[in-house]
Amino acid sequence: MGYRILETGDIPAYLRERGHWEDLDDIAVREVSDGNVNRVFLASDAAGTRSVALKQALPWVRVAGPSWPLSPDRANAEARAYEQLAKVAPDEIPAIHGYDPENYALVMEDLSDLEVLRTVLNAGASYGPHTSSQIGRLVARLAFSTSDFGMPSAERKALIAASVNPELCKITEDVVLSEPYIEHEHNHWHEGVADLAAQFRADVRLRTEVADLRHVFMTSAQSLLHGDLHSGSVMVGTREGAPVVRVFDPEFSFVGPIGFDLGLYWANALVSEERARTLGRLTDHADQLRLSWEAFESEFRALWPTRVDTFFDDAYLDRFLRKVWTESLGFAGTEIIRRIIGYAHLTDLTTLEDPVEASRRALLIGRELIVRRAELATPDDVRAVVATDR
Ligand code: SR1
Ligand code: MG
Repeated sequence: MGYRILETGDIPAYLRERGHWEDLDDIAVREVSDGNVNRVFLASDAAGTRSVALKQALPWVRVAGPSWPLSPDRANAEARAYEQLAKVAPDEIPAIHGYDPENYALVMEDLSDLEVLRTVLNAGASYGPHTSSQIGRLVARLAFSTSDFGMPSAERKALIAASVNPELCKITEDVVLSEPYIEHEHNHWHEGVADLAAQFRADVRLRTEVADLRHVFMTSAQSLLHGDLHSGSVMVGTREGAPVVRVFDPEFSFVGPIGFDLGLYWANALVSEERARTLGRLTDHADQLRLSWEAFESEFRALWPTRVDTFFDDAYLDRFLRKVWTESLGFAGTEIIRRIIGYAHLTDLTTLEDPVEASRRALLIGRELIVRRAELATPDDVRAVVATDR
């Protein structure tokens, strides 16, 4: 039949055709699209005992419409990423019920009993003791298992080839790793940071450092990434009294630098901290970079003895982790900056009555993380950057 764009009214019959639903008299569907790029629908029965989510990639960026075409192939990248994640972190992703490559549609577990991490943080909740360590551990497991340490060389070359995701990588190369530093129609900002946006465009040192990170992003095939691990890609909540973390939306996945996943997570924690500071809220946000890094590092070290290539010795592990740390800081800086003066902004800041002070502080922290990343050796060093009066 070929690719067709599914509307709310098409979903019941589609789910039945695909074997995900039987009773068409007992299904209600609503669209809950929230991210920038795709459409998401939830289908449930009247008793509330059954539900599934359906995500479809459109041939354009959802929030921009047909004026920004984008191949729906990204759904293939997402399905592949879930396959890898299911091997190493099955309890931290949604259960996948099926993927339909013809319609670029994934049918998966309905996570609507959980909440998007960004939403709960914006409302004033804390991260809690588990979220960041689970994220750090998940990143370590995905990173190790798809690296040359965890995967035999030929299998890895096949993974690299299968996981190329050129259009989505190009979005990141553009909207994260270049546009905020040049004049571009995508860029916009609050007038209260216009001077900093201009300074950043004229900042030769910053531009060279961002160019370096951009080149790392383009060329460093360390491991399969989630590719867009911000706080809108994480759901949290409790089930049967236990804390639950689910990572979703890995459509930007490709084999790239591990620090890109950690950096995005850190950037969003740091921006959230600036929001909390503006609102005078006491939070645990300051701990999240350290907690996620420590969990990442200890899991990666725990997996190291299982490596498939023992030419890489323990001294090399130390060097490798240092590189990941440093690159993570740089990518965190770029993520912070693009979220304030680039294309896609964060509700953490945009919903503040006066976002200027938080935005200015975050921009300056972002710049510091980029240009001083090589000298910031520990989470405490980063804390000192964040704590500096600006
Ligand atoms: C055009 S897409 C802009 C952003 O939305 C996605 O969630 C990614 O973060 C991307 O950079
Ligand atoms: Mg997304």
